[in-house]
Amino acid sequence: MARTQVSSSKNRKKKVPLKKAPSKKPKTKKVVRPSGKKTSSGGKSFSGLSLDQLRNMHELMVKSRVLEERLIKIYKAGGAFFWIGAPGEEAFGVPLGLLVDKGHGPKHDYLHLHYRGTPTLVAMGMPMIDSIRLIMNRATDRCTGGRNFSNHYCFPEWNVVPVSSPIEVQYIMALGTARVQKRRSSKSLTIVTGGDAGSAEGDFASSLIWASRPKEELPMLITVQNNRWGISTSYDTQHGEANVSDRGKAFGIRTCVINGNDPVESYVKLSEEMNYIRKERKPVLLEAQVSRLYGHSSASGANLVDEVDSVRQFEERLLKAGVLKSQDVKEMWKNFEEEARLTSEQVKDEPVPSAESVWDHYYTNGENGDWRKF
Ligand SMILES: Cc1ncc(C[n+]2csc(CCOP(=O)(O)OP(=O)(O)O)c2C)c(N)n1
Ligand SMILES: [Mg+2]
Repeated sequence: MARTQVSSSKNRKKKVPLKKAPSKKPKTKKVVRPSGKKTSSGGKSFSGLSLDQLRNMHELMVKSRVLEERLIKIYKAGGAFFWIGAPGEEAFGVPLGLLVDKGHGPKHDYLHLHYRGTPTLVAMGMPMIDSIRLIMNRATDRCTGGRNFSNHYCFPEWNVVPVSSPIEVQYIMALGTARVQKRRSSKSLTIVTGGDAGSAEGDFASSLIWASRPKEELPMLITVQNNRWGISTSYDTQHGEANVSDRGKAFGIRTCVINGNDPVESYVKLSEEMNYIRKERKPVLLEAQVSRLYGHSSASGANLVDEVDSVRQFEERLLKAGVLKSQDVKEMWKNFEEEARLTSEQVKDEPVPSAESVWDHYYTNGENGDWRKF
């Protein structure tokens, strides 16, 4: 199976050409068995991922969790009007971010994320301060100038298009970038993410139809992060289909269901599916089963709920296997917590947007008003 290698250095994926796992005699690459023994390639538990990859994923998952928990604290202390985010989706979002071909323009991947994209962006290298400025509505917020709420990111330089509050519209908008990529690139793809409940909307069905037209198939990774809730409506009361991803089968779309609480499975499967899309220029509908660890949003209280905690679960696995040392892990949490706390203190003193700036970046008469100039 082909894989992308990840460097352990600061939140960055190193683009090493994909290597095949050795079929006979393994070379010196270290992988780890649960016993804690370091062995050559072939260890099953971590699917051949290197020590650096495992540690890097864990570090990014912790960073993302600490950041989200800080956002919740900011909201609860009255420092923000609203919180929504992604604690519980780190084991899916981080591997996704690591596998993105990051850059600007159709030769790189596009991301049409929903409001649970923090882990993906942390893995792509987003600093904590960007997220904190956004939730605190500061003029310094480079995504929206302090005009939108948490997790509504926008990073044009990384092809991260603005997150929309009306859910599911991203599945339609993503067709546009995928279509351009079909024409202009031989390897880049469009990623579109969303939730299970939102898949009931027509935009989702339209996306599947347009992504799969014969001979016009689009290079899209269409994901559904299934946490089995749409605010307070249970999945079990709404879905006749066993899996949301089954709906892709009617359109001849390749489908996949993964345990999105397992970062190793997520990484390996995402890597396989993304390689397929890059090569075949056809869509994949991938469903990741994930936890919703702090409920829907601040609207439902933002309190910890009793579901699988993928960060702690992965951490325990790595500790048990000897990949991590407990002292280092404690330090890591502490350092990220300190970073998040100090950053929120800094942002607190930054200005809020001025009243006049409400007219900035409007479509009509603004710099975005003429699509021919894009
Ligand atoms: C078009 C539209 N309809 C309804 C809403 C209100 N709303 C916000 S989030 C949400 C639930 C979405 O659930 P799901 O798609 O499963 O995503 P999750 O929040 O569980 O990740 C709803 C109904 C909205 N924002 N936009
Ligand atoms: Mg849901």
